[in-house]
Amino acid sequence: MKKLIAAISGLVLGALASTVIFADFNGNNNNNKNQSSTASNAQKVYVPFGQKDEYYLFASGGHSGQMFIYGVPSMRHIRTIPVFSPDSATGHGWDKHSRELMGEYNWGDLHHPAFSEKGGEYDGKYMFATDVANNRAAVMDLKTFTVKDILEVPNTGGPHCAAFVTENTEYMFLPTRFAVPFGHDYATLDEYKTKYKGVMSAVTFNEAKQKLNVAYQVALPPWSFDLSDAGKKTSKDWAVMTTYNTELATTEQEINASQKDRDYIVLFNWKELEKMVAAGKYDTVNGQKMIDPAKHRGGIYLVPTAKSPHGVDVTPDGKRFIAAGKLAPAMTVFSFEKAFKAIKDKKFAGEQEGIPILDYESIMEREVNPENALGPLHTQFDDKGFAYTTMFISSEIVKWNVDSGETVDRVPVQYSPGHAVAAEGDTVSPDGKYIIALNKIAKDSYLSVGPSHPESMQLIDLTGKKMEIIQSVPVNPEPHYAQIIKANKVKPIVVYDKDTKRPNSIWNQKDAHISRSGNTVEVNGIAMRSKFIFDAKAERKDVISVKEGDKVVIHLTNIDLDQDITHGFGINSYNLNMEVQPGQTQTIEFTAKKAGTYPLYCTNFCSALHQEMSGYLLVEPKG
Ligand code: CUK
Ligand code: CUA
Repeated sequence: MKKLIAAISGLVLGALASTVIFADFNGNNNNNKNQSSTASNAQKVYVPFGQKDEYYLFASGGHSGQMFIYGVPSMRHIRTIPVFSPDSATGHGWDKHSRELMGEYNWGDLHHPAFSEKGGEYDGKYMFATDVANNRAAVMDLKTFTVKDILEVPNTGGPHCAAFVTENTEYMFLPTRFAVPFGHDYATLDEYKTKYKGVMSAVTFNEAKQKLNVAYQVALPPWSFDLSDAGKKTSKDWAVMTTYNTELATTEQEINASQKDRDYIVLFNWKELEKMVAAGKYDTVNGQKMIDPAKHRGGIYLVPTAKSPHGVDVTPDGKRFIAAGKLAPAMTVFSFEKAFKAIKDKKFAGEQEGIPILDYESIMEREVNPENALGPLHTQFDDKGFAYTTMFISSEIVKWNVDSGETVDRVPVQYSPGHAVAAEGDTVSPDGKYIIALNKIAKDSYLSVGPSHPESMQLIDLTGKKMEIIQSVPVNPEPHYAQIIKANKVKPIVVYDKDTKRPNSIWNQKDAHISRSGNTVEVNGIAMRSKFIFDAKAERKDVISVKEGDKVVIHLTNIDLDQDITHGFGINSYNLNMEVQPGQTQTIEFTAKKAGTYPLYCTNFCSALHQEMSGYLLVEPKG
């Protein structure tokens, strides 16, 4: 068995390192004119004008730092929510609020999106996501599809395996991908074992304040944490996360982090950790409550699993967690119940860095090893007890029975799926209607746009006897996971409320005014069809006059309370733009560094006289 795993690992490593292979199990793997070309499939994804899709798909935009919203089953791209990266179409990163949220960063690597949950069901209120590049978490409000808060989490180096929320959105956990010394302090790699830490952060969302917050952190060994999932139902107080590089490799991880036959799944009870924090069992590190698991025992356990596991997924009933092998060609099914019993009986197989290790054989239910299926990464579920695992290397999705491990069906996808996402997939009651393969490689799927291709998403109908691909669309870049929610759960607003108490809002044309205090010029203006009013009393109401070097603060309220009448505000040659949605007040701040004459204009087409919606910024030269 060991030898077989080693041999296959070698093969897998080879395949990962060189060109990806596309095995041909069903005879049509490499045939791009696949199932989605038939007329009956076209009907399944056709949503006539005037009708709406049944689901929203929120797809991670990877290193674009954005989130892409699609409709399912049409797979039409509807909207992009800029999260961690600036977006000139909406002014995200230019207006004051988003500028402050983004801080010093202007890119992000958005991996795993997660909906807020109530009782293990998506409640349609918020979407969370994390940024691997700059250690941040974000929350989006689904009433407006805009970002409400971004939190930079200290002491971590890339929270890759977040965000997965607990059953009632108590927490999301952000374990680090790259071990770093606390506070990113300087330490040579010779000090890796002693100075570097693999910190896991428990992050909460305060809905009333619309703020994210780090509740506590745990100083785990300097391993890499890959994926995580929150427990459900009987396991709802628990969470699991996969590790690799328990070898503590400090260079050439590709080889050095794949030496051992086993890495771990970290199993932790967040209720226990909460109690530890309440009992003061923590150190304060850079302002954070840091639990040292070697000092404060309990609540954290290690489950040995096949080397370098990638995904770990909790079944909808919360009874099992399933690890995907990545470098071993198997999915391993573990029993929460057995793990809980072993913990209760203190039946441990040893410990590492002071953390008890559970005995593999006693909590493992089975290793599932579909014939010739290579590179299992992530598992999703339906409502009938079946699991769907993506196979990165053999480019397919394998459907299997969670109870028996038996393979039920397989469908080739084009190509190399990372994650897949099922309709209502992370809830306690997946719909079982659709699954979408999130493919890393599109190759020849679409019209060529040069050497760099988009990634692709393929919609698979699960309602028939066989899985059937019914649509394929590009996504760019890269769908590291997604979420599918029933459309009727999401209740977006049409316009912002007319809130006359909102700071800096102006609702009556005659109230628009410009004031000066020292070197600061503040504008309280209005955007409406089809003009700007900055100063009601001025001869030219749509002109802002300032002096070179002034700080300029412009508040604009869009008083058009009509659906889809959104205005933009761009200043020629000043590198500034923002959107002001119906009923919204937006603020933009800048220093008038350049003297001269600068047209300003509405950047969102808003009426037949949109082109006339313009004015001037006049910056009088110094002296
Ligand atoms: S990861 Cu597993 S294939 Cu979730 Cu960032 Cu991309
Ligand atoms: Cu307002 Cu165009």
